[in-house]
Amino acid sequence: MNKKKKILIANRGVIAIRALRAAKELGYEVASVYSTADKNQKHLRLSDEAICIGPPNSKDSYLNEAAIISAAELSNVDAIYPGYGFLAENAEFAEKCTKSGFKFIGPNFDIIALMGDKIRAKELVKSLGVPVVPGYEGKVESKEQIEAEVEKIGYPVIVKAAAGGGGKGMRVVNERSALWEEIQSAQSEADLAFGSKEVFIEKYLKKPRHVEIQVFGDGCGDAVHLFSRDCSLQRKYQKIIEEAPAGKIPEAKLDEIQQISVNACKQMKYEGAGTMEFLYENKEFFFIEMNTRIQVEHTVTEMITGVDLVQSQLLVALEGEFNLNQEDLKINGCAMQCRINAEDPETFIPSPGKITQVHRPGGYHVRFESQIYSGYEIPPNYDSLIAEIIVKETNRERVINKMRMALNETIIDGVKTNVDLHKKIIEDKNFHEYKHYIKYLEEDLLKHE
Ligand code: MV4
Repeated sequence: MNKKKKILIANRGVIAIRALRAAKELGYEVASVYSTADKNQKHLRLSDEAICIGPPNSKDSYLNEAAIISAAELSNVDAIYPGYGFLAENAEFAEKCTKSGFKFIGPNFDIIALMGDKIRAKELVKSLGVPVVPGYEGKVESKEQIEAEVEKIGYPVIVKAAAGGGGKGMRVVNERSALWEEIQSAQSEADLAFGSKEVFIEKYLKKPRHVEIQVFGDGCGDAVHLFSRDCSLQRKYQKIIEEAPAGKIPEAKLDEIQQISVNACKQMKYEGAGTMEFLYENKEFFFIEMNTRIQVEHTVTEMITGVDLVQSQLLVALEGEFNLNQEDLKINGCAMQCRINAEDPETFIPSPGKITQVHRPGGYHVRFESQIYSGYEIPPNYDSLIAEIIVKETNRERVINKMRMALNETIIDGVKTNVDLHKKIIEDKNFHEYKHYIKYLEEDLLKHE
């Protein structure tokens, strides 16, 4: 008998219990790390070992690379599962794991580093046949030189930090008179946030949808795509509702971008789960970035494909087993996820505290991903995501009806949540008609006069 393999879960919250379940189902042993604010996390009780790695502040615990590597050594694990957020897309950490003898569950650190540089990422995927947003990726040399470059693109443009992502260091510029100042301001913000002043410029798309393609590779040149998701419903770069597949896109266009995405992954010998993110406007796709991690919204893809993506991540990383092939992957139905945040419904300020009572929604094809239980105390130190409600049905209208039922069944007492916001969105006519886009909540549904 082989010794059971063991993984370290280097995360918390919704993804930690998600990963714990997948690992235990596959027969792996699990060690988990936690901060002193997280002693009451449910996944710790289900882990074989739980190791405290530091104080509440993320910087001293979940972002403390040395503490996590020490925990891996102490618990003698084979591999480290980073989840999303925290160190999941930190190339240096992935390299440290590898050099310390632990398998980092994700792609190679050099691919993580490359995709972390939005200019290099764009250049690479472009060379592999992926359509990108037209723009200027060269050096910013002088006011006159950059004004001439932007004239070729045409206003409005968006200035982005090469080391950015998630919106930091971005500036929309509507006219030449504002360009130079905005570039300088983006550069200093990028320098402060990422330690790099490097920026690039793109044509600004005004009302795009956010459509992404889930990919998965074996690290040796084989890869599959697991269709599309629409994640346009967001606020301040935080997604709120995600669905799969992306709707209201001509089938041939969607097939084409899925093919292009999977071909790019094959050529870069991508390993594990990844997402190619696109903006979609006027029936055209434009690549913006690639995420080299599992994403919060992976669940909707699981619902329509029947694939457990976290199990697939573990199998490819620990066994070298690629359990997916394109011919077997079929879309079955339509899925939607509502992210439940503990936050004030008016101000969106996080609402930590003790959950006095929880009733989970149930029923056929209703999934509730969460750590929470009656008596659980949400610490104030982390992200406000506390649960996900995921439902599947045969078509989008039925999905919305099922989601309405699931939201009505959900009771989370003791803290404020965004459940009522979700109830409002799923009754919205524009949402039903797929007329929403990335700024829809801010510019329309939630706009206060
Ligand atoms: C854009 C854009 C419009 N035009 N690029 C925001 C975060 C970063 N990942 C890319 N982002 C955007 N890039 C061009 N050329 C609009 C956004 C954007 C956005 C993108 C995806 C999801 C939500 C968003 C919210 C605001 C702006």
